[in-house]
Amino acid sequence: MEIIGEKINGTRKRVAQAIAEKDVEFIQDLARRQAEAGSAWLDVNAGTHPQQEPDDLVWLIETVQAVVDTPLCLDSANPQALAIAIKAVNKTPMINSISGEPQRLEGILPLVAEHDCRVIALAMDEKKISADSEARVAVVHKVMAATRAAGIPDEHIYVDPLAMTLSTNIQSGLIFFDTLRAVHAAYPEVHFTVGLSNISFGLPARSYLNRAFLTLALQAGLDSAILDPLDQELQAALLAAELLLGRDRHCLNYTRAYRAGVFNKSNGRG
Ligand code: THG
Repeated sequence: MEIIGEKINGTRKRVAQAIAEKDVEFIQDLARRQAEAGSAWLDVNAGTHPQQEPDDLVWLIETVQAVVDTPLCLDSANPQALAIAIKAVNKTPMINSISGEPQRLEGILPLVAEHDCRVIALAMDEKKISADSEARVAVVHKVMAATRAAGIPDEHIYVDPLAMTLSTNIQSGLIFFDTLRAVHAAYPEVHFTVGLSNISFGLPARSYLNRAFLTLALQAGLDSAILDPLDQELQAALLAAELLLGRDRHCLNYTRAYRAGVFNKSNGRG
């Protein structure tokens, strides 16, 4: 399972402040800690000021790349910002994201094809995020037709079935799993990802929901996630679930993590 480290996100207050103040140390600390915690990718999101987004994103990219060589996941819906950002990366990035929205497909797919990037495809279009898994799958069919037409291999697509908070729809988990399973059946080569913590927004004791959701989603076929890699309890749940699903040969990752102390905070008996 590929972890996409979520913490360098300008919609978070502290990161927005660091971007505004050009606080290199703060951003580099997040980059280093997330890389050390096993992130395969680091998400970089410059936040919500459309005018400043390209400049801020390039600053984030350069700041992060000065201390880690983990490839970046460029988190923006803005084709112009992405086109500029893509020129600043050292390693082929992941693009986060496209959707069924024609403007986004037209603006972003040529970049993905030209640079041979991975790309996250959200199961939504310009209208809305449907509360119906069949409608979400229909959007994915539309997006896959466009990515194939652009010559992008299926294995470069990371479908995000979209986790919506359980606090407004208790079916949110089921809609997610149904969408994932149907897309997996139709496109066996595509990968999956999710903004994990969305599932628990507005609820208490979120970490339990996030951990259970990750475990169930792994069983359904999730193979990457945008999450907080510094959350040791979540890492422990991930290691246990992967071992149980036969994805940890010789129990190596699990036993290594034990020796590295990952489980120390998870329960007092180690
Ligand atoms: N799908 C895709 N990309 C995404 C999302 C998604 N990118 C953004 C987001 N959703 C995932 N990233 C984050 C980053 C940080 C936080 C949550 C999701 C986070 N949230 C704190 C919380 O939830 O309590 C509050 C913010 C804060 O700390 O200030 O940290 O779904 N493709």
